[in-house]
Order: sequence, then structure tokens, then C-alpha cells
Amino acid sequence: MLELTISQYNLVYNIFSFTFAAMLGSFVFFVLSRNNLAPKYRGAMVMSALVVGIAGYHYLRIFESWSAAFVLVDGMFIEEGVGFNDAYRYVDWALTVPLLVAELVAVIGLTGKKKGWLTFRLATAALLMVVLGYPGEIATTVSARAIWGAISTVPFVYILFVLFTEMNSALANQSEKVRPLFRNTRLLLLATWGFYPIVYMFPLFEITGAGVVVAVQVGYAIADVLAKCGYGFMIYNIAKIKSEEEGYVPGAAAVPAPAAGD
Ligand SMILES: *C/C=C(C)/C=C/C=C(C)/C=C/C1=C(C)CCCC1(C)C
Repeated sequence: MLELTISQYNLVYNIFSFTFAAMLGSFVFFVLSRNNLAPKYRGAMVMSALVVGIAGYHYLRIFESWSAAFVLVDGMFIEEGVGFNDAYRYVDWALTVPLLVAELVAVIGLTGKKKGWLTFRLATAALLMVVLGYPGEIATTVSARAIWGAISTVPFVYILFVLFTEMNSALANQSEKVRPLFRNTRLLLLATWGFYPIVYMFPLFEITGAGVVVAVQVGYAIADVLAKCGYGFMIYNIAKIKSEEEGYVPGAAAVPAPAAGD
């Protein structure tokens, strides 16, 4: 039976509330600022908005589930009834993680077959990673958690491999100004995505009970804000600079032809 102190319960409660607010705020920003971008980059912003919209909805449900899962008895929060539903998180990832990789490909400005194939491979690997991680997340033994975690790491490594090898040739075609932004976005992706398997491994260490539940929820929530909102802002920045470089003037009726060599 899970028992949390009042401050443990409140910490998670407040983090969920903060995360919902961050997703909602980002959603409004991405929708409103879409028109500052050249039309070819708007798709990336639509995907950013979808990601934080979908995640915002799920955080609301996670937040509700958390509130309903515990009762206060003698100064401790005791889990009762149907308990806390963690599945929302994986449903959310199954939808948002493929969109996040598609966003990055969209903002590079590849066209045609190359774009479609790259997006397909990255999005499929992302979906596989999430689907294969779930049985481990709900497993009741450490060994099952470790095995599913290891299997789920295969597509994860594949994604990183594609981003850090194949994508280099696409980056070589970007302007001086845009290239470091791409590198930073890719590093943010590596740092934040790398955080999920670490959080996932918490229960494999000695931490058990209330402490680990709190650490996992807080860890995933912070990673989600950085990997969805923070990342979306960086994608917006890249798209904005590229739009300007390509001569796009927000509000102008026609878009001038891109400069030679672009
Ligand atoms: C917005 C949500 C994001 C960016 C979620 C990303 C999730 C991961 C990178 C999860 C990776 C996992 C492994 C690599 C192994 C263990 C199981 C997972 C699913 C936690």
C-alpha cells in the first residue's frame, strides 16, 4: 500500500499543475506565432502545437487521476480505490514522440522522398521505443523492467544514431547562423530524451516505495516540459531565422524567391 507524506503528495500535485500550465502556455504561443513563419515551416509549428496540446490534455488527466487516487488519513496520503493511472503517460508518448522527431525533420527543409523516408524511420523507431517500454513500466519484477527497458533501448539508440550521423549531411546545407541552433536542438533532444531511461531505472536501484514514485513522476514531468515546450521553442527559433533568411516577411502577401545557393 503506497503511503505518501503531505509534502511528497503536494510536490507531485504541484509539478503536474505546473506542467499542465506550461503545455497550455506553449500551445497558445505555437498557434499564435505560426504566422511569423514562411509557409513551408508552419507544419513544424502545427506539430509543436499538437505535441503540447496532446500532452496538456494528458497532464490534466494525470493530474485528476493523482488527485483522486489518495485519501488523507492521520496526516498521510494513502493510495486507494483504482489508484493512480500511469498509462496516460505512455499513450501520450506514443502520440507525441513520433511528432517530435517529425518536427525536427520538417524544420530542416528537406523535400520529397528523402523527407518522407527519414520521418518514417524516425517516427516508427520512436513509436516502437514507447510501446516496448510500457510492459516494463508496469512490470512488478525488477528483471522484467530491466529486460523491456533493454529492448526499448534498441530503437532509442537507432534514433540517436540517425540524428547524429545521417542528419549531419542535411546540416551541412544549413546556413552559418542556423547550424549551431540545429546542433543545440539536437543536444537538447539527447539530454532530455536521455533523461527518460534514467528515470525509468530508478526502481532498479535501491529506491523503493513512496520516494521512487515521487522521483519518477517529478523526473518525467520535468523532462516533458523541456523535451516538448523547450524543444518546440528552439524549433520555432530555427524556423524563424530560416524564414527571414529566405526573405519571408510576416504579413506580406507574396513570398520572394529564395536566394541563390539556398
Ligand atoms: C514528450 C515525451 C518524450 C520526449 C518521451 C521520451 C521517452 C523516451 C526517450 C523513453 C525511453 C525509454 C527507454 C530508452 C528505455 C526504457 C523505457 C523508456 C520508454 C522510458
